[in-house]
Amino acid sequence: MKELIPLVNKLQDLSTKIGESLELDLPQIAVVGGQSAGKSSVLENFVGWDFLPRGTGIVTRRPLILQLIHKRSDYAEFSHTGNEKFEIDEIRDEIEEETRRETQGEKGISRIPIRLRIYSPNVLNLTLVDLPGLTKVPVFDQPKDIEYQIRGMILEYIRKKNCLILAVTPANTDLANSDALKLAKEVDPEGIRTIGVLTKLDLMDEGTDARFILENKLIPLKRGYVGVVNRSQKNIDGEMNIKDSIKAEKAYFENHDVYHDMANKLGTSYLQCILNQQLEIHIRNTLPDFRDKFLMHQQKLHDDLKKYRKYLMIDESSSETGLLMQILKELRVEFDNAMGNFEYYELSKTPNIGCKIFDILHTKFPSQFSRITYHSPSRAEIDLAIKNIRGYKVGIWTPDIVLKALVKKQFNEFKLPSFVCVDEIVQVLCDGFHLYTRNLSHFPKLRDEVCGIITSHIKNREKICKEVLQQFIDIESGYINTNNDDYKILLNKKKRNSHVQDDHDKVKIYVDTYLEHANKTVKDFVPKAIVWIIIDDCKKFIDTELPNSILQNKNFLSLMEFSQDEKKEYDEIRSIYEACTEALEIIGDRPPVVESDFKPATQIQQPNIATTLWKRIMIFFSKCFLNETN
Ligand SMILES: Nc1nc2c(ncn2[C@@H]2O[C@H](COP(=O)(O)OP(=O)(O)OP(=O)(O)O)[C@@H](O)[C@H]2O)c(=O)[nH]1
Ligand SMILES: [Mg+2]
Repeated sequence: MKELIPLVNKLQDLSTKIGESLELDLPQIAVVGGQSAGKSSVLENFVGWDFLPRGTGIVTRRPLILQLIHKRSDYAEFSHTGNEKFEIDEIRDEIEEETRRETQGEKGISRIPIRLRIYSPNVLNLTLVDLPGLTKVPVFDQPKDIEYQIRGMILEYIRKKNCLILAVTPANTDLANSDALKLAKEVDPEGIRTIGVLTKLDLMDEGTDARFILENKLIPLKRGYVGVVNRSQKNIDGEMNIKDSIKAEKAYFENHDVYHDMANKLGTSYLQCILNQQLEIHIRNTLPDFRDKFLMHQQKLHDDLKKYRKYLMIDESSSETGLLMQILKELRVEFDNAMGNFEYYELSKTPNIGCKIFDILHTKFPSQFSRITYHSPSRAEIDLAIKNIRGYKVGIWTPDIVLKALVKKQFNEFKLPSFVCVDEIVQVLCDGFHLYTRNLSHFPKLRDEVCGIITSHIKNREKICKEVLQQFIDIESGYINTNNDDYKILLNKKKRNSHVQDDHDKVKIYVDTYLEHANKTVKDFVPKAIVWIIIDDCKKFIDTELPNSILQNKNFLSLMEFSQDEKKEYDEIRSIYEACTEALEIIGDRPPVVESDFKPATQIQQPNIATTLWKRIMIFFSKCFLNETN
């Protein structure tokens, strides 16, 4: 387990950093065998702590479900004692106490398990089950059916498909009578998840040995047998610790006449190694799912980082000027897209700037313009105007000057809706630029500067535009062109449709028609002026004047400083990305095992159908190739 812990710990740490939970769901390991076979001793040696009750007679009388949980701190908890925390050396006493609480007399058993959780940084998330040993004859006040009760209890645990069975048989008994093997065969007839463990090799009669069994020749098991020598009762009474016990076991095998040449395949360390292999196979089979998860996560992080990287000038050849040009180019592209771009059309839920501008120029403005109410001159006003112009002179024709005087008065009405239109366009543009400079959020100072420059430029253009519109209105009103073809057509149409009686009626038609004609001219001109003076100019401005004015700023380098908040964010994303990459490297080194779980560690691998087929195809092609070259 020791070798796997760093790997799983590392992956677990990385996954916490990445924010993806790594539930490895490792198999359970249960020990089965006859009474006093050495089950608890085997389990204890596997974990490497002294914590289980061991001894002669019936010792384990309730199932013990031991959950090892990987955590930074070291402590133990029983489910029957709530949040109370236990040290490792207090566990054995509590198990004995709790066994007594639920069982009757000194030898009674109970199927109610004791649940123990051990938290440690040095364990894998794994569940181990210590079970009472099988007995045949009831002793003291044990029930008559004790054998069946214990059998049922054991089967309950080892029946589960994810349970790895350590079938413990003492070497000083006949293997053919092994209760452990018999029970294991019942639930795992193919022996996929059963490992034979032969204990008490040291207690065999002099002149006898278990070599034949250990070589898997007597009763073959798919996964074979591992022989161990645990602490004897004398060792336990003498308080020999696990380390010394494992050392003694190693020396025992290495110096043994019969076992010394197979010592590396015997003992607690070898059993640990085999269980590790099983766990690693299981972990490796679980990892591909995590690889997929990590890969997706890594891709997303990679995209996020890419957005930052181009602004961070990580590349040595990049310069602030180059970066600025790139940023402004992006701003221009954003602006173009926002104004309507047939090439890069992206579905959006809200109308873009171009759409808003169109709405103002072609819906709002014309409707406001059409609503201009002219003050149509009254009969008295017209009469007075005619009289004032003629003065004391007598005349037959009404002079044009009357018409011009009356029309001119009305031209002021054109100004307000035209200026409102300009204001609205300016507002949309300023808001839009504010929005489209969000790409500059990496450079807060630059963003403020760009926004400031663009806004003041737009305001400047607004002023120019209004002046031009004012001039246009003045020009229109300054020279009343009654010789205009459109006007004449309109006038004739009106004349035909109305009944003119005197000079007054005539002047009224001339005035109204001219105002209608002028309205059309101004309405047509205003959008053209706005587009030319403000909107189109903005594009040119971003391309030429904007970069120049930023480059000439004496604080240019400070403008190009990357946002500290964003830098922090970038560093965080990068560290998660690196964690992801590391996790993927670890997983990548451990490809999944294609065959089923619980595969014997010592079994020679048979090629699967796919491999065989592939080899045959390769042989076929190489033969073809050889034939051709010959
Ligand atoms: N000499 C020797 N004694 C052993 C060995 N394994 C276990 N024992 C002793 O056998 C006795 C039973 O050991 P346990 O580990 O309690 O056996 P168990 O199978 O858990 O017993 P129950 O829980 O009662 O079924 C103890 O006195 C151990 O010291 C061994 O390999 N060699
Ligand atoms: Mg026991």
